[in-house]
Amino acid sequence: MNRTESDRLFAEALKYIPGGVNSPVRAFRAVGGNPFFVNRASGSKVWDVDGNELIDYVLTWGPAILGHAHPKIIAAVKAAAELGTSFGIPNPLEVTMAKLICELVPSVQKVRMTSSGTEACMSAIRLARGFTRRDKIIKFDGCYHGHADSLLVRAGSGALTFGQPDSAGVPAAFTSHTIVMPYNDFEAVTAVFTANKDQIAGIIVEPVPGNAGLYLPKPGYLEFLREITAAHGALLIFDEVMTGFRLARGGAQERFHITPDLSCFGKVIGGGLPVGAFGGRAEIMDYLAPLGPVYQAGTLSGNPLAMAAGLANLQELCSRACESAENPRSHERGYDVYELLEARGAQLAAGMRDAAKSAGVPMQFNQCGSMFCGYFTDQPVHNVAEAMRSDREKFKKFFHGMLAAGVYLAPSQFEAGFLSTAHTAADIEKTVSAAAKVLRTL
Ligand code: KE4
Repeated sequence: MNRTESDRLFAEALKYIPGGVNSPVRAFRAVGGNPFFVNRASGSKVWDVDGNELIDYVLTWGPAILGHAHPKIIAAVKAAAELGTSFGIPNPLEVTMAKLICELVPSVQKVRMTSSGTEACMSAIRLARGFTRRDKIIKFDGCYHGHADSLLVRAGSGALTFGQPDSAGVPAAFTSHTIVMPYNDFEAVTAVFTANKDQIAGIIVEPVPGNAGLYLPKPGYLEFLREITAAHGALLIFDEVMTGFRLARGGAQERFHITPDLSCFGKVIGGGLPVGAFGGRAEIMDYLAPLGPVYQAGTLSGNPLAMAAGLANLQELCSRACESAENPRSHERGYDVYELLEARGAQLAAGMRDAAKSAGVPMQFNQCGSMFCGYFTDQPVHNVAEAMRSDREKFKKFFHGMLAAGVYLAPSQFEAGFLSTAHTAADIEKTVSAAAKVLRTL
């Protein structure tokens, strides 16, 4: 595949941007080679600057759940931009967004917008500490909650990809109240609550961790976290930046029937524009300035363009009739977007498992709704330690083989893949057919 212009741009970028990228995971360091540059995307496809078309399973790391450049999102952003790009003064779209999030996520009685998932998670933790007057926070090995200092401890995503779960520049004192636990381990969490009686402000958890690839909560695990936090006066914080409004209209908490005390959001609620949010019980949220003693702020929080794009995304996800010509029940009005996403996820998972089996390549293909990850290992993956057993050399070869075949997967074993309502059955058939060929070369 011709990458001449991408390589020229990357050489130029390296002169002015650290590593040539504005976020490390884009740098292809985990898979080798140079990243490509994209200047156009539509539906399930992106086109690089050399004109190569790719089926995109990264979807800007989750926001493009309706596919890229959805007409309703583009129109909403254009209309909002005509009226001004930022006010720093309350605008009506902030109220509409807050109301919609509260309607879609029953555990959220009040919500505060931010401009990134990092800010949302960082703020939720500060709020939990302020509300409980306790300092310690539990996070899980391999889970990523953005790059706030106190959370860059055995984090996932890019931090894990580069084998630097702990970042330079973070003083030990800043992480001394962060307790890291293995995910899906019941005993370890019980023991740490016993050992830190009345000191734990809360647990922050990705309900379905998507930053060490993708693995699922063991049966009863999320219920266990809900019970043990309630029993100890600690808060349960669901980081739904990735899973929110994707694994169900009300997020993973709807899918798994759990009511957290606080939730963090991002990605989908911005429709591709910079956004984050955190919300929960009113009695907790009212501890936030200007009402309460926990300070939190942001110049562009509730930005009208991000609100317009996010609202267009969410309102389409709320529409009962999925307009995709490909959906298997398009003749039935009222067809649910989420049923389509489930169907696409299941189709991809079945196809990839069959392809790996036919090629005789050990692969664990984990999938939950429209999120997935294939690990090159013959053992199941339920946590980051087991994810680390995957054969990364095989992953590298698979990644590049699929890229050459016109399929863009996340450029790291420790990232989740995403599907959108724009991915057609034909896209998935092409992807599985390419995988069957590439797997046989591993
Ligand atoms: P942002 O600050 O990147 O908007 O959100 C941080 C964040 C928080 N919580 C979860 C569960 C997340 O997945 C993320 C960000 N996800 C990564 C992808 N694994 C963003 C990609 C990147 O860092 O470039």
